[in-house]
This record gives sequence, structure tokens and C-alpha cells, in this order.
Amino acid sequence: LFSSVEMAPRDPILGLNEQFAADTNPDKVNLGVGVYFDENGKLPLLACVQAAEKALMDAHKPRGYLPIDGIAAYDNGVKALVFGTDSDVIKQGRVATVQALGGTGGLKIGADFLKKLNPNAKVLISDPSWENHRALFTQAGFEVGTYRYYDAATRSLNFDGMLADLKAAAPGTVVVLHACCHNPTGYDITPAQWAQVIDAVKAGKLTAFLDMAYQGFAEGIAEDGAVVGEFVAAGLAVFVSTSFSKSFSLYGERVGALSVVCSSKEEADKVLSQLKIMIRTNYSNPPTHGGAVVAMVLGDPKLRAQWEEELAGMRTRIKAMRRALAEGLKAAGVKQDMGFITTQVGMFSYSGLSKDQMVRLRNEFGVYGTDTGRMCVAALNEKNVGYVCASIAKVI
Ligand code: PLP
Ligand code: TYF
Repeated sequence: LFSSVEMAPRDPILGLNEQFAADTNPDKVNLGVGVYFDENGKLPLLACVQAAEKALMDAHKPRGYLPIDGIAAYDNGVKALVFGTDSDVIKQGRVATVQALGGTGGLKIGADFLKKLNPNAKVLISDPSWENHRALFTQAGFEVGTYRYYDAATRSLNFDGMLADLKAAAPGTVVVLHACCHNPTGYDITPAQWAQVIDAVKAGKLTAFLDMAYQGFAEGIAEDGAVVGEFVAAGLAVFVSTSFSKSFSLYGERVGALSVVCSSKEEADKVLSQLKIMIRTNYSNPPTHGGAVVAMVLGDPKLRAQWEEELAGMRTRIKAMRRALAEGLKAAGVKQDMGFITTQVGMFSYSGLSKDQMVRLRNEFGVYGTDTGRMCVAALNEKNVGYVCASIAKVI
């Protein structure tokens, strides 16, 4: 039965973790996978999460099945976060939101639903993008192409190329857009450029799928979410996947969501019923713990304020590490201008380093980034940034 099965390539990012774990270099630094580590290099367990977990443990609640679409308070919390508390689309009941297994789960439920809805549509992802975008939409049965986004030669965005590619897309094309903190480049488009993208999506009758995996990591929760409101204001039927993996530091709990904006409450009810089929036929219903924690934090004013403070702390520390990296590289003798590191946002920096340089960083210095030159600046701290800068300076 299995004689024709071939060995699949390992995930280019998650595979680095295994290599890092096996590395005996005492100075090794893991800038590969997109995970936030605190100033001591530790994966944080947020205080707001600890408080919610304690309350949940003390309540000793039984573990029945959740509804197929998840905890109602969770879905409502997601809606408020993504669309704003006073958003008209929520008041009008035009948003179908389901709890999902992380942001990946939200993307997959949306992809499966879109495939059923519009089987001949193509999908466009940014060039480059999070590699799982291509894999996931391909697995859902779509032909996946790219729109131009980053220009390696100038180390900057190719917005004209992006817009031209969107304008050339056939009606019905699903366009996957990073709502904020673009992975892997760290470059986001400006609000004025978003307005042009929205015009192109509307004029071309494209379907926008906003991937919101880092809400709160660029400028703030409302600031980063504002782009969703712009799509809604344009009257578009937009898909939004949400991930709390990074913003709650709940990676392994698999907490995320999918929200679909519809033109009426009746339509949203029908869409929700279809999303529930996707869920039921895959895993029946979501797990309780992570969703219960996030629902409690979002719904309790004190915990919510504590979360916002902790999220701001992560955001501020990442920005400080960007400055330390840029300044450290200069101090280490790197002549080329690395100032772009501080204009990029989110967890990642596209360093512009070549594959050869990244391989040398890994093999000679134990500094792990992806072959594409992506580094997770959220894993830098005061203790390792100097070593990282010195190592980079030696391979440049
Ligand atoms: N989308 C992007 C752009 C990401 O970087 C990630 C990272 O993990 C995800 C989606 C998936 O999120 P999750 O880990 O919650 O499935
Ligand atoms: O890009 C990253 O590093 C994160 C984590 O298959 C991740 O988004 C990486 C690869 C993957 C799943 C998550």
C-alpha cells in the first residue's frame, strides 16, 4: 500500500527547530520560527492568561462538547476585536464568526468553504508569503499564484507591481492579504495604499481574505484592525482569519477564528451554517481550554486591560530590539544601511541576507534564520543581540 509513498519535504520553518534543538553551540540563537520570547529568552505565559486559567480551574467546569462554531462569548469577543465594539456590521448581524484551531484553522475553514462556493476560482498570495498559505490553499484544491509584493533588488515594497497584479486578476479570484505585520518581510503597505487595494478588489470583483495573525503587534489592536473596517466600509464581503497564538502567547492551545462579512443577517446565518459543515466534517467542534481563556480575558474589563498592557509590552520590546539590531550592526562595522530593520513591523525582518549567508550564520555561529533571510526579531534580547550582530557582520 505504501511502497509508492515518498518522503515529503519538511516544513522550512518548523524543520529549523529540530536542527536548532540538536545544535550543541552554547551561543546558539533561534531566530527561525515566529515565536515571541521575553527579555530572558523565555516563552511568556501572560499574567492575564494565568489569572483566567486560575479562575477556570477553580470553577471545575465539566467538559461537554462545545457548539460547532465554538464558545459564543469567544466568537463575540473576536467580532468586537476585529470589527470594533460599535461596528455596524456586528449590530446588523452581518458577520459569521466561528472559533477555529488557530489562525491556520481559520484559513482552512475559509479555504474549504470558498472551494465549495467557487470551485474554479484561483488564489493569489503575496510574493513572498507565509509558506503555509500556498500549501493550505493548494491542499484545499485551488491553483495558487502570486501577486508582486517585495522587491529584493531595492529591498522595498513593489506596490505598483502588487496593484497591477491585483488589477489583472480574474473576477472571483481570492486574494490573501496580510492585514498587518507581513510575514515574512515585515513590510506593510500604507493606509493610502490599502485604499487603492480595496478599490482594485472592488472593481475587479475579487474576494479579499485578510490574514490577521499579528493584531496588536504593529501599532495597537484598533490601529492594526482598522484595515478590516476599510474593507467593510467599501461594502465588500471579506474573510478574516484571526490568530491568538502570538497575541496571547497561546501557541499550543490552537486558538483562532474565521469571520465572514455578509450583506445581510439572513446571508450571514446561511454562511454560518455552511462554515459549521466544514468544521463538523473535519473535527466536529473546537477544544474548550484556549477559547475559554481568551473569552474570559476579552470579556473581563480588568483582564482585558491587563492583556492590552502585556501585548503593548511585547510590541514595545520588539521595537526596542529592532533598534538594538540596527545600531548593533552599525557598531559591528556593517557598512550598508540597515535602517530598514526599524521601519519594518511585527515579528519578522527580511534582512536581505543571501541563502549562503544564512547557512553560514547557522553552521558557523548557531544563529538560525530561514534560508530566505527572514529573522524573528521577537526572539532577540539584550543578552543575545550583540552576538547576533557580530555574527551577521562576519558573514556580510
Ligand atoms: N498566518 C500567518 C501570516 C502566520 O504568520 C501564522 C503563524 O503562525 C499563521 C497564519 C498561523 O497562526 P496559528 O499558529 O494561530 O495557526
Ligand atoms: O512563520 C512563522 O514562523 C510562524 C510559525 O508551518 C509557523 O507563523 C511556521 C510554519 C508553520 C506554522 C507556523
